[in-house]
This record gives sequence, C-alpha cells and structure tokens, in this order.
Amino acid sequence: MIPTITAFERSPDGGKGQARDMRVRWALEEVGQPYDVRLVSFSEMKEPAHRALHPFGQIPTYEEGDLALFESGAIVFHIAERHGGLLPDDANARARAITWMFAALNTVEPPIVEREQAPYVERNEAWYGKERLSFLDDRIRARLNELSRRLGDADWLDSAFSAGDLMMVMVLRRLEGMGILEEYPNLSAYVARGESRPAFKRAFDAQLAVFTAALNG
Ligand SMILES: N[C@@H](CCC(=O)N[C@@H](CS)C(=O)NCC(=O)O)C(=O)O
Repeated sequence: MIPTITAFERSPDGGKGQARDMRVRWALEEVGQPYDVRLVSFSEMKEPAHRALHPFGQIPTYEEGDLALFESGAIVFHIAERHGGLLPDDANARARAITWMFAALNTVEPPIVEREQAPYVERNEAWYGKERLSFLDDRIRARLNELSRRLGDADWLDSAFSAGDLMMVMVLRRLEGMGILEEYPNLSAYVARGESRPAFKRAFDAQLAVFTAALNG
C-alpha cells in the first residue's frame, strides 16, 4: 500500500528543504518506498478534516490504509521499523539509533526552534533584542559543543548511517544561514555527508518541485 503524506502547498522556506515533510520524504527514499503527497494550504491545515489527522493542525501527516500518524519523529520511526535500511538489526545498536532520534528531537532541536521563532514571537516583548538573541545562540552552541565532541571524526553518530543520523542532520540543517553550524567543522561535514546521500537529494528535489510549481502556477 502506497502511503500518503501531507506537505505545504506553499512552503514558507522557499523550497530549502526545511519543512518537516522533508524528514519523512528522506526516510521513504532511503528505504525505497514510493509515496503520494497531498498538499495542504495553511487554512486547510486548521480545518477539522486535517485536524482529524493532526490534532495540532500541522504537517507532516502519514496515512497508510487504516493507519494515520502525525509527528515527523513518530512517522520516521514507523517507516524505519517497517522497512530495512534505517535501523540496525542488532538490538542494542537499534536502541542506540532510536536514542539518537530522540536526542535530535528532544535535546538538539528545541533551542534551535526557540532561536528561529524568537524574531516572530518575541519581537514586541521588552526583553527582545541583541542580548536575548545572543543568549539563545549560546544555548544552541552549548548543545553543538557536546554533539561535536561526541561525533569527533566519525562519519555517523553510531557507526552505520541510521534514522538517528537522518533526524540529527535534518535538525542541524535548520541552522542554515545562521552562521553557527560553521563554527563546528565536523558537524558541517556531517550535515554535508547526509545531504550528499542520493535519497536525501531525491527527497529534496521532490520538495523543491512543489515550491517551483507553486511559483510558476
Ligand atoms: N513536532 C512536529 C512539528 C510539526 C511542525 O512544526 N510543522 C510545521 C511545518 S515544518 C507546520 O505545520 N507549521 C504550520 C503551523 O504550525 O501552523 C513534527 O516534528 O512533526
């Protein structure tokens, strides 16, 4: 059964592969699972029909027969469990790869998202300004220092590429254009390594094609 995912009809990032359907697309491409995409507008995402799939009115969602999922982490985990190629067979290595997925989403992503959103959600607050932004930048650096130390000169977080790396690379890509990732050559190289995977490129091109079509349409 071909799963259907949802994605932005008009991606606010201009097709740079930041919208979180990119994580799901990449996972599906890694395991060689074809998929359909249903594009949704911002207003459709908040309608009851979409909220039945995603209680928070967001993308991505994933439908496969009777199963409907939301949360990019849960969706990628589901794909990784149902197909070979994203989680190791060895039980302990598998548990560690899953740990890295959680680390990406629970430990590394939150300070990045807080920094990303500050200019939109905090700009009218009295505390907002250079100091606040540099405080948020330093919170990101604290995590990147630790991650960089752990990765060292390895290619991937726990020997072979896994769903943990997929998620971590996607989270680190959110730093694009902020100038912070570049302070960590091994993390920059790690992200570039992820981006050079053929499955990443196919997913990126598919997401970009939606943006280009919307631009020309
Ligand atoms: N934790 C969720 C976050 C989902 C999320 O923030 N989706 C964004 C797009 S990347 C969205 O739909 N934003 C529009 C909105 O929240 O109205 C996940 O990982 O799937």
